[in-house]
Amino acid sequence: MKINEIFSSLGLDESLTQGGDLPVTSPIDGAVIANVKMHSSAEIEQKIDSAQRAFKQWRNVPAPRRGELIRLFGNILRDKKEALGALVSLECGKIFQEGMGEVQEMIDICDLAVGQSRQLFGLNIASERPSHKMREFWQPLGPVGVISAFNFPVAVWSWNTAMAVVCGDSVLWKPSEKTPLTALACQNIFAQAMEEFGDDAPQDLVQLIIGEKAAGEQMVASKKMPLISATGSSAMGRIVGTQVAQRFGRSLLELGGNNAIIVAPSADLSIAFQGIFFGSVGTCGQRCTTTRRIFVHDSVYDELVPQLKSAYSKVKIGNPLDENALVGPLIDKDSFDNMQKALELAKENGGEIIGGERTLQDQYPDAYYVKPALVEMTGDVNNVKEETFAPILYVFKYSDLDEAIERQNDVPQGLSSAIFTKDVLEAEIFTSECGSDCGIANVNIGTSGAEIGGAFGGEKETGGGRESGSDAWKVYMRRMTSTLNYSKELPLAQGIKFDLSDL
Ligand code: UN1
Repeated sequence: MKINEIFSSLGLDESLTQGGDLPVTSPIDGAVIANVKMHSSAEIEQKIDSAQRAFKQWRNVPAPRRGELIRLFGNILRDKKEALGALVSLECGKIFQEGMGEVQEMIDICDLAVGQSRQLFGLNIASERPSHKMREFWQPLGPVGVISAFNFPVAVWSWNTAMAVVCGDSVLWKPSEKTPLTALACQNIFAQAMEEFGDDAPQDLVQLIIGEKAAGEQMVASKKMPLISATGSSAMGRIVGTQVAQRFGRSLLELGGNNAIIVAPSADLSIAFQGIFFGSVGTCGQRCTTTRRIFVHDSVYDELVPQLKSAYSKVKIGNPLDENALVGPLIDKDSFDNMQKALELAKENGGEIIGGERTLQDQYPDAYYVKPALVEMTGDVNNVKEETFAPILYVFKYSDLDEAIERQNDVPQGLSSAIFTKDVLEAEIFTSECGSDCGIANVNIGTSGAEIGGAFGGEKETGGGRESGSDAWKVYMRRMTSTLNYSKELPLAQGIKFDLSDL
């Protein structure tokens, strides 16, 4: 698909893509593909107010009817899958297969949310008082602020939006300033679903803010936004989390990862190889779930590591819209510079590096394609604690499982982890209370590419939030405990006597 076909299929006409003050650069070749308009601080304030108004209307619509809107949205996404998948590739540089996968993830969360719209159920709890009922209700929360990152420019927004909308909330979205076009396209698709739905959905139910850091800060600071769901670096999350906590708001943080895979002596090395390879070079190392470290048992090290090194040197790097390429470009020069800094440090620490160099610069002088780097860590360096958002895989040797788990956990982040083993005891230890300390702990699959059905997020500096499946919907709602008395007495809890007979 050509750029103009992609744009027109997604309703990105000149009024949206031309004449604005924010240039959009494609990481494929560094070319400016659009100039979009940023919102002023006054416009953002208006959007926050309309999000509140929309919420007050939307919360009255029955939840299964709210689900109908998401069903329509999911259907349009099915029609637009190729075009939106291609725009994701064009704007953030991931290969087309992964762009399509990202749109599929949006469709999947819509399906889940539609079902969820009929299951927002609470509890009946036994009351200690006679003729009393105690119940728990889940009520819509309010406008939800979503801050998303460039690397999953559409899926993470849709995890939040599909759930928030069925829960009765309105949504205000501040995408990464590196990927506003995919956000505008999603907004168009959502508007189409709203049109098909009918007029019981308020016009400003789901809105978009285009802007830089200050735009996000304005939303984060507003007391009118009871929940801020933010995806990005731990440094960003530390600021957002603190600011939201200061105003007693709720935050859902999905931040940095430093994900590891343990390869045990009994591992099926063929699938371990595939899991490590997709996890480490896929998305050019720019997923929060990217495999950044592997701990390989010394009995299988000499078989697995040479195989990985050979694949690293052969992997096809290129234009992400070319179907032969498995690795596209890094997002920008800053990202490339950070990768080089991390590799220099690894070298100083005795790491033996293959790959890591810039490539294809003759063809794409303004883009940053790199050879994925594999770094064998020797000597006394037994860990790497920083997340570098680039394809660098640090390889360590281990001999004792408990020690490998300890080293895996001994980092500030706690998002995803995996073990490859056929030993049932090892698998159970890894997923036990003394195993992995991450939000995701897989057995015989890699660290990246989670399905939407599970709760997604992690511990420690990953921020502690959970979004997507399982009971993550509860974060978008307000919990209410209600005790009802159907007797003619007023007994007090805890048997307290409060005698009013003399009054
Ligand atoms: C992210 O990188 O922010 O598990 C999200 C995965 C994807 C989501 C990644 N389903 O790799």
